[in-house]
Amino acid sequence: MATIKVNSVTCVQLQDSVGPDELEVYIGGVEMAGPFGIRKGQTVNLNTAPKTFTGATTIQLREMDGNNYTSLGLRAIGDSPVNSVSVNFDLAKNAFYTVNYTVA
Ligand SMILES: [Ca+2]
Repeated sequence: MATIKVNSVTCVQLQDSVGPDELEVYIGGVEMAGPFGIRKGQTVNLNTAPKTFTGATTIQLREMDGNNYTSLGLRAIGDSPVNSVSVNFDLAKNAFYTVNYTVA
């Protein structure tokens, strides 16, 4: 058994063409943060509550537009301990985000 938490999210490129993105962070399919506004070049410290998992889990970023969302990517995360590691989210057409997380 392991725990994962997301430390921060950095916006390198926005998904939306006007205004900030509205971001939600999912871990293992459960919303752990958001929606919050984020602008190009901005890092938002989240320090989410540690979430327990076994074997592997996922991190997903969603960019909200009203009740709809665009997935910015879904990354599989294993249970090997890592401290403050970054992973890229570049699935969507425009957006480029990095997420910093810790597995303990
Ligand atoms: Ca939006």
